[in-house]
Amino acid sequence: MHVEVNGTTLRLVQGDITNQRVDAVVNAANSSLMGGGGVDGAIHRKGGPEILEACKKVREEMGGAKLPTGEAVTTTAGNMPVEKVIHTVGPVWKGGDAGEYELLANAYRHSLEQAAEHGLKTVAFPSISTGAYGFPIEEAAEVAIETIREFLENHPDTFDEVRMVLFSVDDLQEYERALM
Ligand code: AR6
Repeated sequence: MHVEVNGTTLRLVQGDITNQRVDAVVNAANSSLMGGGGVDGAIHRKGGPEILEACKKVREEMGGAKLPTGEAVTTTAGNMPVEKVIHTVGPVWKGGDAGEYELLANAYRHSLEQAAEHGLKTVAFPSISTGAYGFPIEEAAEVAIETIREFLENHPDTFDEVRMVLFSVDDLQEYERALM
């Protein structure tokens, strides 16, 4: 399923984020940037040690500080067949009253800003925060679609395609509902 937003295709697909032919994939990382499970594990496995090396360098450049929730940074994609990996940190779900919605929107927005700054024309996102971080999928889908749509409306001619890559059919259906 896809829609056009101000000249950019916003597409929803079921699949594996590491198999996408795009310019950049977004990683649902954690603040340490040192890898983990889920999407993070899959991207580091496929991209190889170069990505971790680049992440260590980013941490050094930040004086050792962790990447705050909702922020995003860009590194090499190592052996992955894409140009860049954009690492962002989604919020851990704590019931909904701890700023989770705004933090999740920030993660999408800052990832898109990174892609735009690096001139990356096609970007694939996983469903940030809805795995290990426990964000309810229905609410997360609404935040993701609304935030991407608004960004595209405000940034014409920036991207060719923004793609949400959902791991399961159920997740895809939640995002389709949010897009309709
Ligand atoms: N391709 C696409 N989607 C995937 C893939 C894949 N290869 N693998 C999992 N998903 P998660 P989070 C889906 O846990 O909730 C890590 O340990 C998954 O089904 O990857 O933001 C990090 O280091 C779910 O719908 O990310 C952090 O510590 C969605 O991707 C923490 O997990 C996100 O699940 C981040 O948790």
